[in-house]
Amino acid sequence: MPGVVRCADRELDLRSPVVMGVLNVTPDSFSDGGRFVDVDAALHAALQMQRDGAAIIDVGGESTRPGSDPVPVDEELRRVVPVVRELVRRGVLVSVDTSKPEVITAALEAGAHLINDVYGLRLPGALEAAASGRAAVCVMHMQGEPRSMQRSPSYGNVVDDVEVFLRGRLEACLEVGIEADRVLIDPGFGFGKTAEHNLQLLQGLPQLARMGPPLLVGLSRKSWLAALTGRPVEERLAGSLALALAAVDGGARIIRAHDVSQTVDVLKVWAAIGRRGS
Ligand code: PT1
Repeated sequence: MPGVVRCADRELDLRSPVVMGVLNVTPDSFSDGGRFVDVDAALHAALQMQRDGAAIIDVGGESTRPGSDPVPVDEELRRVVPVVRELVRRGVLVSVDTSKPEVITAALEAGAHLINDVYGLRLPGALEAAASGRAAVCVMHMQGEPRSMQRSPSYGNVVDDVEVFLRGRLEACLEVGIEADRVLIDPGFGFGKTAEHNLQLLQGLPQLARMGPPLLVGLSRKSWLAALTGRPVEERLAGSLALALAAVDGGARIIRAHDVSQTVDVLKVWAAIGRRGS
């Protein structure tokens, strides 16, 4: 059925735009008081996002914000797998934000429904790991790597360049047997992009939406909003909501967001007044 993504034994209905809730399972988000992640606190936050209307919860154990360093694979596994297993057990639709083949494999074994990879399944073995299960995948565009990607991003035409990249990743998915109805695409706002590149991508979303796979976007609280509003990260909700609506208007179907209840409300109002995406 068009407008529905196959996610292992479940389906994600995208006939109306939905919200993906962000669950960062890192010690700075859910600390047990020391160096470890408090699994109960993370589960509690995830279940609250589900009650707030998130269609899917994106569990990530490694920050990919500009300037961040990779996390060792055993540490990422320790953070992510227990939370994924428990959320799946409770019937939550679960996405795992990872790039490492070992974590992809473990996430699939733990029952994850979507693999969300900011590297677009480019690390050696990642594509094959994702293809070994029946979960959906989200392939995202990034120029460079989180540590250094904001130093000097450069493109010919950013929308065309991102489209070419995403077409290549879609092709790679199809070649290893990940069917078209299990693939999502994401232009990767803030990943090796200046404010001007982000603006061009937002304006170019209809072009990317015409590629076929549903479009996922993450704009929530990103530093582009500092350029637009001058606000620190804890004061970017209004700006994030404005960008979410603009993205849905441009054809995005999944909005990755920290502030789930507010984002769900703006999408509901948008749908009720019969605007694009409803
Ligand atoms: C995203 C995304 C993601 N973003 C997908 N997954 C992050 N599919 C993590 C900043 O400029 O957009 N799509 N997983 C978070 N990454 C960033 C990037 C956070 C940039 C902050 C910034 O502040």
